[in-house]
Amino acid sequence: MAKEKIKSYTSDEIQVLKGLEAVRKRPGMYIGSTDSRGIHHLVWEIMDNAIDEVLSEFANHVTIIIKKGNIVQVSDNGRGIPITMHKEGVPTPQVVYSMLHAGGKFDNTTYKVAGGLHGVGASVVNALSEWLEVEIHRDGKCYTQRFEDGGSVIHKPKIVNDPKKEHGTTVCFKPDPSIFSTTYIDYKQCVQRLKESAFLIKGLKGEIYDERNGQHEVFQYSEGIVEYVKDLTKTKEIMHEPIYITGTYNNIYIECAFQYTSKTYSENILSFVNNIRTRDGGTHETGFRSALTRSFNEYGRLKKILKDKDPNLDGTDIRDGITAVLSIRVPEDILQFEGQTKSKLGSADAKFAVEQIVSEKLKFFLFENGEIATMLMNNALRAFKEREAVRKAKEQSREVKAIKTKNVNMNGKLAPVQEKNPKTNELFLVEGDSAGGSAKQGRDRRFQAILPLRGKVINAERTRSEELLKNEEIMSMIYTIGTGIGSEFNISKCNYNKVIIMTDADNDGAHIQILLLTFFFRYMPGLIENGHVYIALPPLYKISQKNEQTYAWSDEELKERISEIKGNYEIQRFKGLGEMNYEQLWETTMNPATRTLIKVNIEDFSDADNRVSVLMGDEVDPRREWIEKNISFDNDDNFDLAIGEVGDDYE
Ligand code: 28G
Repeated sequence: MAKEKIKSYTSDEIQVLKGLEAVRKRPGMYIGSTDSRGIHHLVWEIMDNAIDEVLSEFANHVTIIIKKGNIVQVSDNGRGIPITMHKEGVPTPQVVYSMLHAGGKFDNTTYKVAGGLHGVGASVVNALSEWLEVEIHRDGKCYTQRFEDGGSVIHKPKIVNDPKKEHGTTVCFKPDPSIFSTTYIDYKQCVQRLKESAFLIKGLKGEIYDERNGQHEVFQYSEGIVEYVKDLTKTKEIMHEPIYITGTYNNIYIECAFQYTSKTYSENILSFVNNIRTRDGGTHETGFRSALTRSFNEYGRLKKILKDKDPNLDGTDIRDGITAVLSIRVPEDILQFEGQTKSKLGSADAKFAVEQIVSEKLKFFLFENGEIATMLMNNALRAFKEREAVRKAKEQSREVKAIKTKNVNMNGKLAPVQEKNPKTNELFLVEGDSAGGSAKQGRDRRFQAILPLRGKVINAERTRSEELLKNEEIMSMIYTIGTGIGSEFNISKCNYNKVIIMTDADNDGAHIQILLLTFFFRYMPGLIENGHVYIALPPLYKISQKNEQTYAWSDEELKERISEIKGNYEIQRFKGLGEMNYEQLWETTMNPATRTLIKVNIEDFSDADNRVSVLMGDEVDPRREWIEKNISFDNDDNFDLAIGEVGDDYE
């Protein structure tokens, strides 16, 4: 008997280790990737567990500490993971941190965080960590258990001295550098996540420390998503205070807050289910939209703002200028996610519940607040009229436009590529005709196209789309890139693997970069999201010695280069692309083998939206700050992989 028991326990243990080993063999299957994104997945995984304990109303305080050496510690003041034996003598913490998927199963909670991209369990974090230690405060005692090298048990939970009488769970781990290409933990991303949770859960106090540099922030919002909406509109011109609606229907708890802004003509709806962002919307968003449409139309009819002969207002008109946060809690048993990234809610009941609660309470609000109601009705009517005008104008100018677009090309504006290969082709958007000329001469015409941009690029944030589409530079970009814009955007029609913005390395150049990025952000966000937008970095200095030349991209680099040189040399400072001849331009800025490209990467669009507004406003400093914060300075030029088949013999 005894022998048999030992044997079965051992094979269980082997099973467990095999499971963790599988995670280490194919980390991508569990956390998506092993780059910076993957490393942050580990943090979200642990954070979600803490947030779960908050959602279950046993905790109200979550603390994140980023320690030196990119070690992460997360604590909550919840019940503490039970230390009782789970089965066959395995203590519960060990189940949570060693058994695949064990961490995700929480019993007795009505609402739980459900993984969209994540939710793979704490054991995955353990598997991908050099070490992980969990500290549990429970029943007036403190226990710790430690794992190393991807989950091997160093010791069972043991009681340690605990002067405090609190309860809760603390997890500390060090992501394994042999698995990740970078182990750098980004404070800003952690802040974003924690702040979002604090907005969504009114009672939550979120605290974060960065021990690498002493940064520290605390987030606590007694008004919850109302403050979230205010945060999203803080740079805009608001028309009224946020409207807040809440209620429960069939066990689905609904909360939404929204506010209209003038001079912003798009809609910005952020939706969440059980604290998880649903980027692709779903049934709850559909319910919200139809409630808005229904309520405003019914209000308009009853108040005779809409006459009997008038058609109903369209949903898009009613949402013109809206910023909304919709947050619902759905019981686990009817929770369903859809889509490839599981970021779309599928639960049918959610549509009905949201529509029911929001339309009932919104109608009530509109009747109680006549002034706001009239203002918002007029806003929708204005949007309706403008949309009608645009439709008519479009119909008339469709043919004209087609010819115009063709003309842009026939004028020889675009220097097209020879080989039509969207997987390797590159489009350079170049500031000014003269630099455009050098670029056309210097390029490798087999895969590099040049589109010179004349004059000032139009500000897409401050221009309505019908105006924007009259702009020749914008039209030729849209036409050349091929994806279309807005709702018609289709990444599979993209003609280029890289769209590279090439400007002078001065303030004007930076401004043009921002204007172009603003356009992409507003009209082709998918181009950025899919990693196709880049910024070329021309050098600042040329150092010549006899017949040899080197270049420097910064003052530090210049000093370094000079220190390496023996004998006489000459320094030239490039003020613009135009000062380089085409050979220099090719060598320093365009040749994939020697250039430096910056990949444009906007991690979170809800916040980026705000920042684009700041950016295109009247202040100058936030602009530079934005570039520094939002552009990842990885040299992300994967040219070698992409162009392998072309060979070395350039013409
Ligand atoms: C600090 C960083 C991340 C957590 C809890 C609390 C409980 C728990 C966690 O239980 C194990 C298996 C199935 C029930 C549950 C405590 C019930 C009663 C918990 C965290 C137990 C999971 N008392 N807090 N896990 N289940 N915080 N923070 O991970 O049977 S994980």
